[in-house]
Amino acid sequence: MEKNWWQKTVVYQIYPRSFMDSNNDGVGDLQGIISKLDYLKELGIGAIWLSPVYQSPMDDNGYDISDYQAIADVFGTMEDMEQLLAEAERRGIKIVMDLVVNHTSDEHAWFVEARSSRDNKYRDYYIWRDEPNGLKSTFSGSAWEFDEKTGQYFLHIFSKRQPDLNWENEKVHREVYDMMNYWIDKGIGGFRMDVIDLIGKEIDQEITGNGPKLHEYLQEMNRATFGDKNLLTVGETWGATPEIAELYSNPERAELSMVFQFEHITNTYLDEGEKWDKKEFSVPLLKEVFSKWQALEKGWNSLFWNNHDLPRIVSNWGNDRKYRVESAKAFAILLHMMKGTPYIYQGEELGMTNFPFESIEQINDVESRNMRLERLSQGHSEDEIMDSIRRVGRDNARTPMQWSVDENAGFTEGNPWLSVNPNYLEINADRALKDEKSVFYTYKKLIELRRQNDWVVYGDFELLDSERDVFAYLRKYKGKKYLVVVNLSDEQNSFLTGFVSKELLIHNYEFMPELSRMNLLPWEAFVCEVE
Ligand code: TEU
Repeated sequence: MEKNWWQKTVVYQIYPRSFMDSNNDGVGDLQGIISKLDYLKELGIGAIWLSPVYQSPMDDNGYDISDYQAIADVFGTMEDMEQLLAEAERRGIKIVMDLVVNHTSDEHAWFVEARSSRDNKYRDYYIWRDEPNGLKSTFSGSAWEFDEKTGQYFLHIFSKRQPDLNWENEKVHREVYDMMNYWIDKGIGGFRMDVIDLIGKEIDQEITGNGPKLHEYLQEMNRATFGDKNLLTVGETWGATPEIAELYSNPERAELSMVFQFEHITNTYLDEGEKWDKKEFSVPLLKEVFSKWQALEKGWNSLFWNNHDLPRIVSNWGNDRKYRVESAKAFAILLHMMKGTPYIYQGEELGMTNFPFESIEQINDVESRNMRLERLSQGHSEDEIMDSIRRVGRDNARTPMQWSVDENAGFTEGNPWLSVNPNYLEINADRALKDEKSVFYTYKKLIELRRQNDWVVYGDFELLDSERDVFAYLRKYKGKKYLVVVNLSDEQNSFLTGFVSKELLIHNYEFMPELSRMNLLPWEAFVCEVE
């Protein structure tokens, strides 16, 4: 395997609960994934990031792990996992596992022991204090929960069923590294590291992200586990700036391959406000943020619009009614021609949309449910809250994958754990595969372009001047130039260039764009080699 294979590949994220159900219990599973590997091979991806499949009480759908070396019954067995690794490998696809080591489940044996008495030998695996400080949970309320039996508070940055591990304790490091090596020995392709920027926290100073010991720990982890294995490692790092991203991903520092940073998701609104508040998206800010990140020199970034925590891009910033196909393709073209490793979230390649949730009964997500209770107590109305959930709630991304026009979109013959989007008759994989103009084939073509062209992987990025809602850039590589133009708007726009087109590489409308003076149709996007 080439040393930098992870710079050249495209990764597909699977949220196992919602991908494919093989035993009709309403929940997706490992055999379901195996049955769809040929579909993924057809798309052309080189790796799968598998959201957690470990044993878990599923308070946060598997991000609360009770045994890192066992598979949750609903997903299958360790044999199924080994079969998935082997079947994926036969198709040239690597499996990147989710590593959730900022916290465990409250049902993990370590925590069960730790909370049994103050002098239990696992007590120091977690974080205990006599008094809570001001730290807040990402899922609303205080980050401290009182434990009756032992009379102290434990820290949980996420739900109270996700107690934080104590990274000040060396023994925790050893346990985690042994567990990582267990998975590496099974032949996995790498790790996606959940909220890894939190492990260096300084609790008493109320510092959570980017704490002082973070990079020391990651260098130690690298040496103790994957350092010499040529794996893909990507850290989920909400607070990363380009400077911080270099600390994680500059190869000389021997930490991670790359980061998931979120500035293109969070710093692209005109107004301040929390996740749940209505804010106006700005294309000029999007251009600014991407230009800054594309200039990253001593490190590597990832590229994504979607994951299991984010609303669907085509609904969030595109137009999922009038221009669903056009806008889904426009976002795909814009992102996949940039520098970095692209990630596709299941269903994104079909242009799957947000869900028209009507009431809280339809919502499973712990983050949304906790937010509702908090906001109700602050005087917000139920309507306002449901509006936020419809706009940005995490269940939008978690509805079952739409495979066909069969009942429940072909995801299950049972009762799906979360409702299937009613638009599955129109939006489904079967239909997409039969239609050469579908969003699916745009993704397939973009993946192929990356595989075949070094300019996509290595070329320099240069933002071009344009109208407000037009995002245009050049990639330059070995004396050649490639122009990417995307109209991020329901309106027509124009774009003026001095370029002469040599070859049109991809376009989401069906005519030859006239390069000298362009009138762009709504959401029009294309790439061509130019002189
Ligand atoms: O997400 C980290 C995280 O901070 C998210 O909860 C995010 O802030 C939120 O969804 C946006 O409002 C990771 C996982 O991706 C997420 O699914 C887990 O719930 C979380 O960690 C805890 O493990």
